[in-house]
Amino acid sequence: MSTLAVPAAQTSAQDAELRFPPGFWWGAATAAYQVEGAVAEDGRTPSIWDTFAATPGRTDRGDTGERAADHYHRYLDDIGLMTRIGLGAYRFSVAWPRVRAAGGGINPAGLDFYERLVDALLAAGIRPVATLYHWDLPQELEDAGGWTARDTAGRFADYAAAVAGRLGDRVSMWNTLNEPWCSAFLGYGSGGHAPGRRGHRQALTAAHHLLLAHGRAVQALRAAAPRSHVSVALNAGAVRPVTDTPADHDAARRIDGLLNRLFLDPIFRRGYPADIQADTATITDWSYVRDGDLAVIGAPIDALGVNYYQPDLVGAAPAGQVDTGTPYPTGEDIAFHPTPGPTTGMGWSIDPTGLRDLLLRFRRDYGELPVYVTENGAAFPDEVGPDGRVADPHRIDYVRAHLAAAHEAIAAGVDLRGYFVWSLLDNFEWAYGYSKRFGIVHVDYDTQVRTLKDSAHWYRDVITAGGIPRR
Ligand code: IFM
Repeated sequence: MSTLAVPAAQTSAQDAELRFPPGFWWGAATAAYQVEGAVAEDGRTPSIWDTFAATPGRTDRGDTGERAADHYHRYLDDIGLMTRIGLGAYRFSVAWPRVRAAGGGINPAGLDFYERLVDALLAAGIRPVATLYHWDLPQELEDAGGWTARDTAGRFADYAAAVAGRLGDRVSMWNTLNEPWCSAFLGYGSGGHAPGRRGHRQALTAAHHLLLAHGRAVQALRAAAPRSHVSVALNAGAVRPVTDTPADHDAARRIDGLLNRLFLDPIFRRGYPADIQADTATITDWSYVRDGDLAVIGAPIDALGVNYYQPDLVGAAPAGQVDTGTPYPTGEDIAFHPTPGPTTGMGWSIDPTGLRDLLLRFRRDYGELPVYVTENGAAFPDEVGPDGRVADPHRIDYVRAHLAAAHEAIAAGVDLRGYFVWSLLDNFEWAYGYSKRFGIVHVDYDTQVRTLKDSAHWYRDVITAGGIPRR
């Protein structure tokens, strides 16, 4: 990977090499459990991630989100950092276990925190973009069945109504769910994420109930805050066959179906993909999909959020090779291949063409909806140097290349309205704990000292220029 010098001088709009449309939202994202800490304060109840992380062997080094980046206490300082970077939008998630009171009902102190956060963002001229579910299901609801229980979708709508009732007049855009594929297939399928349950039928059931929760939350948001701008953030991917053989093409069709179409089709076409229903008929009869559900799930939304990191290169597994740990229902006979080329600190391939292709594919298959890149970024093993600087040229290269790919999609007609780098802060990377650093701001977890990485300074120049500055 090449290195890149950080431009020292402020740039202006004239200096942009690739200019983005006026009004484009330049943002950064975080999620509650990954940054907030303060897990037992102001009436917050345990979530499935508290339980999962406290279970030996579930996270790297036994890391938990107990303290994380202490954003709950330091949010004002963090908004100060956002101002220094020049962010126009901040995507955060609301922690359901802060807002839901123990035993049910609403905990006003939980809503108070998000109201303080939103008001402080607005005072700083930064748009608040709120995600209602970024994986932190209240443990009490998991104990009642979690996402395999239909009732959880109803409880989610109650929670959405309470949050929208308090903040609906001030939040610029809502994401109902973040990456429901992960919640369903990692949480209930492979068990690599909380709540750590393993079973492909229950994963498909959870996926449907998450989609139903999305639909019911859309209703609740529209009722409580009629002018709400509503979206959902999906970890959709560009799925490519490793060779041109029919078997590898079929593997790509199946993974695309389970990763992308299983979520996009009900939301935008009011139906589940028939091929995926047929593929999974051996493990489920889909009887959890009830009359009327698809109309609820398919109610119009205002935008689509895309979280993109890497493409997937797949093929038929060699005879006799069975992936017993796959999160994909019926995907035991499918192999995932490394994409040739550079990778990030997660081992994920760096291929911005996947983002361009994905954005073009949405437009082709699902229509002219406004789209936001709600997450994109990379982990690298960053350190504060002796001069106090955090040099992260690979992250700058990654973001630059993905912005260029997004720009290509805009030039081809995609209505892309914003980009949120993942992440504002180094944070708790789920099962990887604190071993992976995605932030454009470095966090020293012992002292909680924040240091803007070179990528944060570079991103400030992007924002100032309204596009990618000349090198
Ligand atoms: O950290 C996660 C985030 O919570 C969801 N999207 C992917 C990121 C990187 O793994």
